[in-house]
Amino acid sequence: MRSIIRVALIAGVIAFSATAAHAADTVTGLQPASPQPAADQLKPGLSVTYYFNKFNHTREIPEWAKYKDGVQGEPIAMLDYFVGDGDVLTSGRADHVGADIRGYINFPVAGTYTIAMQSNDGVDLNIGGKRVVYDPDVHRDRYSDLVPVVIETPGWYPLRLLYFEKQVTSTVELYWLKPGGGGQLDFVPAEAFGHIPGETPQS
Ligand SMILES: [Ca+2]
Repeated sequence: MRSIIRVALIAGVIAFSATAAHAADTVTGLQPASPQPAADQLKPGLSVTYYFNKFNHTREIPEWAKYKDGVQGEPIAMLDYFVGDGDVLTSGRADHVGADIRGYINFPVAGTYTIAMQSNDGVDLNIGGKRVVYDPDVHRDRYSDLVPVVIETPGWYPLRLLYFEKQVTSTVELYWLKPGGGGQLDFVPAEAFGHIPGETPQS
């Protein structure tokens, strides 16, 4: 069932790619992690801190975090959550969840990647100090623009994703098309994510 849904969604992204009107401005100047995280420090997936509140905009998550401690969740293996009214990510809750997701993403080769998200509700994705995807308020499932992202140096880049689910259905998916890839976006795979337990990388 899930694979059928996934095919349909990827088909939707491909449909977007056929229309230049949905292409976003190219994002450049991303800074790789310096120093690069050591392989023996990195654990799979992304770290996540949850904040339980009825958010309406991603900017409210760090504001809320100034006054209320979050709850550390189980790491997120990859961003392929299309769960309807089920639990939000690894939070164990279905509604009123904010997530501050951090870690590293590995770009294996230099070149221009195409990055896109589907979200419900808001997302604010920053990589290597640059905002890549920004759809920050309450909405039903929808795709971002296709964002061309120039990577000059292969390797690990700090990633921060602010995400919240207000109520009912939730979705958070991250897609890419690698340089020279053939027309089809796919989920960013689990091996492209890592985190160092206890560390808060800045991006
Ligand atoms: Ca929702």
